[in-house]
Amino acid sequence: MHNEAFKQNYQRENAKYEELITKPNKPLDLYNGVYTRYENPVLTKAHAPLIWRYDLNPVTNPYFMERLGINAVFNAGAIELNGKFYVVARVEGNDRKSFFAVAESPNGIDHFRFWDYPILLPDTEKEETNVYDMRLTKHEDGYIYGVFCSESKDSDNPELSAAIAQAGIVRTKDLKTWERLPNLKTSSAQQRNVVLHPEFVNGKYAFYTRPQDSFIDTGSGGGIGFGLCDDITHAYIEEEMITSRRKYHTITEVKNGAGAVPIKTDRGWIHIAHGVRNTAAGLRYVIYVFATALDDPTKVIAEPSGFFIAPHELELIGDVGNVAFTNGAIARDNGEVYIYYATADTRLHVATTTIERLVDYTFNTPEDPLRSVDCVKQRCELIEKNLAYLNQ
Ligand code: M1P
Repeated sequence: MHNEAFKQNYQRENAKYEELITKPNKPLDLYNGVYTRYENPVLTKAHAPLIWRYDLNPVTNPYFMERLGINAVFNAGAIELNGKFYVVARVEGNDRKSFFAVAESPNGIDHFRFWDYPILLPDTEKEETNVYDMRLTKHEDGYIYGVFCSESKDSDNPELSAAIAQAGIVRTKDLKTWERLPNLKTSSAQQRNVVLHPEFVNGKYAFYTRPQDSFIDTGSGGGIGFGLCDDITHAYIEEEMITSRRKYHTITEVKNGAGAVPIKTDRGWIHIAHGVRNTAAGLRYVIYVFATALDDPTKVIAEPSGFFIAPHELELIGDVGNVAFTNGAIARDNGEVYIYYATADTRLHVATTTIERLVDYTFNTPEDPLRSVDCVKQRCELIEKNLAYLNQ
């Protein structure tokens, strides 16, 4: 490097980058007994390596300009492999196109570092314009599957923004080599937030789906669906049933969608999903939890009232405000649970808890009684019990 200013700029930016990556993350003082949130996001656009963004040759980039900027790093699938934490994040360039990239951390709460290269998916879907929100499923067939949204222009609709969302499928054994399989086919016009269940159900691959009539609105799609398929290499769901319905005047009124791959516990499968409601300021996305039966993952057996995680303070602000969204969690053999959630379609955070706490939350939090008067009764019962206990 012969240009002194170039050298100084590079060294300064590189030092900032290294400081960010190696910065310890501390728990936030925000007690709820359910999970711990952390001071810093685990991934942001500033975590994108300099080699992704700058041309580091002073001859071709004498002003040390960012050539290919990164706009956001958010919704990430997550997996633990050989004791290390990996996320496959949605990285969005300044050009609005998203892609996937692996970041790894030794402890799941900080030191997340992207691998040198993002994932270059096999280019088999020629109409596909954009990809995002990969769910990583360690399937009992031995593969790690990535199921994501594959978005294309709706060529039958003259409106410029008309798009079609489908579920793309890839598989890998090491997060390095990815085999692309044909997109999932269902009878629904569009699909988003599709998640592969980690076990065979009745000897078949099982998907959580989210049928929708159009790109944004779910329309007649009543909620989170479920369907079985015989052959994952030509995935086709003939019959899709709705398992977790949207409900009037709740956090899921406008939409809901499966999030992290369900976590198996001795009480049932725990699903960490998202719900959407409308407000005068636009849509509000929050994360909620429900459980399905171990012997029947379509049967909802518990659903705590209200949201599990909502965007908090600065988390509310970003490209798409008022959004908390998850598509990845890691449940370790020692009982620790790491929930990766993104806020405002801008950055990625972690919340930590344990299987024990998650089970307690899921099965002992009262359900939403759906009417104000019943909510007041529910709260009065709690108050009465507490006063009796405190005064005994
Ligand atoms: O912008 C909020 C989220 O919107 C979509 O979720 P849904 O399909 O439920 O509306 C997704 O595109 C997601 O990536 C995004 O975070």
